[in-house]
Amino acid sequence: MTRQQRLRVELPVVLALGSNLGDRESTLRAAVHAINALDGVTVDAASSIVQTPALKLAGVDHSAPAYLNAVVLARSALEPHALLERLQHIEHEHGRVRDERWGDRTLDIDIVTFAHLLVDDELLTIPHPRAGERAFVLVPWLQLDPGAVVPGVGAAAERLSGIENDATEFEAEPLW
Ligand code: PH2
Ligand code: MG
Ligand code: MG
Repeated sequence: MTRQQRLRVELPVVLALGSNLGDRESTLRAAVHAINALDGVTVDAASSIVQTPALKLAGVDHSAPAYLNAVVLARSALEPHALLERLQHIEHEHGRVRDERWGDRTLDIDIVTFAHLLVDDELLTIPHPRAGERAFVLVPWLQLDPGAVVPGVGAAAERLSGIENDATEFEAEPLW
């Protein structure tokens, strides 16, 4: 009898997606499917799409193209850095170029939380250090999980009540 040798443990992850260049909606849609197609990653749910003004290093920039943002709940059997590497590959396939910090981009996929793991090295910080300050992360995340908590930071709903909510609903077919 052949037995499977490996326990396949999956941990829940929260991913934040954003796009403000190109066909933003198609890109987000393709990205969710590409995430689910990764070996070791399964998408469980996706939020609706919200539209948000571009946040730049100097503050909100209404002259820059607006973002479409969404949050995806998934399970990962890949460890955090392996997941990051695959997500960056998906960004790259969608024409992501990295030049200006917080510059306009076709696709950004950030790991917001990875179970209750805390990671902080030169490549990766989990939980995402600014997630609790961003309506473009909190609003779609709370849709999927009203009890969402940023580990070490607090309840997402409470964080959102302390910041300006500049996210508006974007009419689109469900992403997932
Ligand atoms: N992502 C950034 C910088 N600014 N602004 C919005 N509205 N949405 C984003 O996803 C976003 C941003 C860096 O990743
Ligand atoms: Mg980002
Ligand atoms: Mg990123």
